[in-house]
Amino acid sequence: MKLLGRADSLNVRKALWGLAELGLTAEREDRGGPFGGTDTEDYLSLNPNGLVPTLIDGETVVWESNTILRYLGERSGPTVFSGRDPAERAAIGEWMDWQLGALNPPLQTVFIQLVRLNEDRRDAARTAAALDDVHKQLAVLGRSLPSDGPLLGADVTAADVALGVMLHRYYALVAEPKADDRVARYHARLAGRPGFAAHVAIGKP
Ligand SMILES: N[C@@H](CCC(=O)N[C@@H](CS)C(=O)NCC(=O)O)C(=O)O
Repeated sequence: MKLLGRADSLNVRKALWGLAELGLTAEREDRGGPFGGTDTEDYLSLNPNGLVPTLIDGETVVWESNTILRYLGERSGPTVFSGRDPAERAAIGEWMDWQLGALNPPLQTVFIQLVRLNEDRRDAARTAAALDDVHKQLAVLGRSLPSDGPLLGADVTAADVALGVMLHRYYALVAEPKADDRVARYHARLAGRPGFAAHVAIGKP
């Protein structure tokens, strides 16, 4: 398999961690950010968004990092990682959709404000409102987590990978985290995975 995307993109990190959890490997090629190469006709024919990551597996091309995770989990038969039956797949899918639709948008705003924009272009009120929303969303996660142990009973699923990269970003960005203890323990548990250490916690939010 080939994974197109720069190693410091959070969504590429997500795919790399997923590969590691499943014991799979893919040859990674830099695309995006300073490497460019995402606005060519060739790349757009693989991923019409011109974003990273893109996974190529023989004749199969997959974009959207959460779909890449599900694809990797299902590629060699049903796995705990992506769910073995409709009920497990639904439980995993709920959190993956929630990551993309509810948690990522406000966290992305905080990231852009604090990391991407120069200080003179930052909007403190916008950052505060987005952070408030992040905390509302993390409260949803907090009350859904067991007091200790995995989110869905399994060691690691695609949902943990999707949520884990978000928690990495949150704890890396926010000087005084206000997420509840269950969320902090969940983050610590995921941060102990070798794939997280190798691909996600690379010194960038
Ligand atoms: N929903 C998409 C988002 C992909 C995305 O926004 N990728 C960013 C990097 S994390 C990107 O391609 N940015 C432009 C670039 O790196 O050139 C996914 O999860 O794969």
